[in-house]
Amino acid sequence: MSPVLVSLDAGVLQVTLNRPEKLNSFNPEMHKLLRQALERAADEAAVRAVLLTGAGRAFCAGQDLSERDVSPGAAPIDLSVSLGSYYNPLVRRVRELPKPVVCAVNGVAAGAGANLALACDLVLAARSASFVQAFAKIGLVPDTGGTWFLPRLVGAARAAGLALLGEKLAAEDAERWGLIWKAVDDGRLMDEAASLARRLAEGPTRGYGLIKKALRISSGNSLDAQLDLERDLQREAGLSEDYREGVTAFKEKRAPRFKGK
Ligand code: LHQ
Repeated sequence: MSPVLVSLDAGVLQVTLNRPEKLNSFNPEMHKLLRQALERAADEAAVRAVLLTGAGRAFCAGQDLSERDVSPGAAPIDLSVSLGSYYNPLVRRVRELPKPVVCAVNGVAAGAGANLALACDLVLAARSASFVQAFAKIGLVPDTGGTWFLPRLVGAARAAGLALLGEKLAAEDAERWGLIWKAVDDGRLMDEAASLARRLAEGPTRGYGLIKKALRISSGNSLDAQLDLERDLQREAGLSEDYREGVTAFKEKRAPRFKGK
């Protein structure tokens, strides 16, 4: 079986991490196939939203720790190589993808797996799922954007607790803390996530891409700079076919039929 399953239906590219026997932890092959799927999502006009999830009982347990030789006498490992080649480009790809990415966290999300989920635009989690900043437990620093996402999503105090203690945070607490969009009953997770992704796939794709851009850039901007950015992005949004359709549908009191253009 391929370590990443990909299928396209009704504008939604579903991408499933598929190494369930290893809790969908990352090895180079899974990285490669996930990147390919995200490049396809970026390039193909027929893809208008992405739904990311995991097979089996976990979402993703981060790096596959069984692949590293840390025995006494083994050569020291330079982990920056792995971040530079795999994890950092992955986070950038998700954040800069001009289409919405829904993450359905079906089980435990640990280490880089937790932070991959946080990089997505809308995160739904099964009530039995949990988020673990496992890094400190093995002497590492949260990576895959964790030290950037956590303080912004939950504030400095909770970010420090999560990063230093590496304890499991249950999905409902993650929702209450503002770490994720929503916790849902286990049996409803995939239906709810798929219907959210389908709804986004029927939306104004160009506008969504511009919203993602505005939110992404806002964290480094002054209000002044952000106002200028909103002016420029709104110009672009206002030139889209979907803007015309949105206003026309509003005036005609009917549902809009967006084409993503
Ligand atoms: C695993 C893993 C795993 C292999 C569970 N690998 N087998 C980036 C750059 C370069 C290098 C370093 O890292 C990074 C980014 C990172 O992601 S660092 C953080 C790596 N991840 C972790 O430290 C998480 C380690 N796993 C856990 O803490 C727990 O397994 C979690 C909380 C994920 C799940 O706990 P449980 O539900 O209690 O399951 P378990 O611990 O019993 O695990 C089940 C099996 O899965 C077990 O194997 P076994 O043969 O005994 O059944 C684990 O060894 C295996 N597994 N995570 N990352």
